[in-house]
Amino acid sequence: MKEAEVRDRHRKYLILGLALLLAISVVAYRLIPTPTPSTATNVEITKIFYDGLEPRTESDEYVEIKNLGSEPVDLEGWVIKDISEGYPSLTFPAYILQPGESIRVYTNEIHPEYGGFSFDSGKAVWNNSSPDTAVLYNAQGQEVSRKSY
Ligand SMILES: [Ca+2]
Ligand SMILES: [Ca+2]
Repeated sequence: MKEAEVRDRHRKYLILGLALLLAISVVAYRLIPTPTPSTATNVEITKIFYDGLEPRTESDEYVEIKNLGSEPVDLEGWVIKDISEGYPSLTFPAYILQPGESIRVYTNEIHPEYGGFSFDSGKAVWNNSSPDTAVLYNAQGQEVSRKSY
């Protein structure tokens, strides 16, 4: 075999090898799952009704939480808290919040149509004169949403 022929054959092997590598890369790329968009879970504090109509106790104050995502979310172990004073806080029991559904955590009232959640606080929770801040944490303790007014 001439030297030129040997070189030509080596070149063919090289091209073949590169083509094979490219094919493997394409297959591997397709096998890697694309990450699901994080918009699937999107739960937010949408409202704080801080100036209750009930005199003194303001038991009808509430903080509203809405599932703005496209997937149901189990709120078990999630926490809603007034971080301005560090209290009160409510740890949710197992509750499936459906897409588009809103729940309310009242200061000291039970409204089953909004999930029936209450801080059971004998005093007003949300300050009328200087704004408080509510924070929602998931079951892993990560902040999910924050709202002031
Ligand atoms: Ca208030
Ligand atoms: Ca407060």
